Amino acid sequence: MLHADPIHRSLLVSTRNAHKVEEIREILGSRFLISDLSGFPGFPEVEETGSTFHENAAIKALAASARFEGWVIADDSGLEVDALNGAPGVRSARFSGESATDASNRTLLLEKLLSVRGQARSARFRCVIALARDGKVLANFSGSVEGVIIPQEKGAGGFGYDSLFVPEGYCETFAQLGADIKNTLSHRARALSELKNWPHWDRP
Ligand code: ITT
Repeated sequence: MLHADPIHRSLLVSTRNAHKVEEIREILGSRFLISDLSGFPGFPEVEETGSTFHENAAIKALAASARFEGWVIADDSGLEVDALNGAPGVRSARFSGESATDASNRTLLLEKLLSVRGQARSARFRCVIALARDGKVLANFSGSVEGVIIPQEKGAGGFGYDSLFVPEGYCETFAQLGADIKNTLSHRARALSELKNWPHWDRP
C-alpha cells in the first residue's frame, strides 16, 4: 500500500538569511514545513553577542521562541581558518565590518591569506543548530566539514564563502559543486541530520 509522506513538524527558522532557509528546506525535505522571519518584518534584529556558535544559536532561537509558539530552530555557522587561528569564526557574517557583504568578506579573507600556501590554507565550516520550544533550548545539533581556501573565487552557486571553499575529497568549491552535492556533505547537512534523528520529536 502507498503512503503519502506526511508533514510531521512545522519549524520556524529564526533567521532572515534566505540562503540558509533554502538549504534547510531542501535538506529536511517534506517531513518538515519550514517558515522564517521574512514573514515578520516587525521582528527586531537579534544582536549576536555570544562568543561561541552555541551561544549565538541559543540567543537567536530563544528570541524567536519568546514570541512564537511551536518549534523554533536557529542556525549559527561560520568558517574557521587555521592560519588565522580560527577566524573569522563566529564573526563570519561581519568579518569585514558592520556593513560587510559576502563579497567584501571574501575579499578580506583572500587578502589575509595572500602569503599562505597549500595545505596551510586548511579551514572548516561549522554549524550549530539550537532547537527551542516554549522559551527553552531543548537540544543542540552540530556539524562541520573540512576543506581548504583557494586563492581565487570559483563558481557562482551558494553564498557566503562557498566560492572559496573546496571540501576535503573534492576538487571544486561548494559554489561549483552546487546545492545537490553541498547539501549532502555540508556542516549544515550534518547538523540537520542529527536534528532529523532527534529521539524526542514525539514527546508531548
Ligand atoms: P542569521 O544570523 O540571521 O541566521 P547570518 O547570515 O547573520 O544570518 P550567521 O550569524 O550564522 O548568519 O553567520 C553565518 C555566516 O557564515 C554567513 O553570513 C556566511 O558568511 C558564513 N556561512 C555560514 N554557512 C555558510 C555556508 O553554508 N556557505 C558559505 N558561507 C557560510
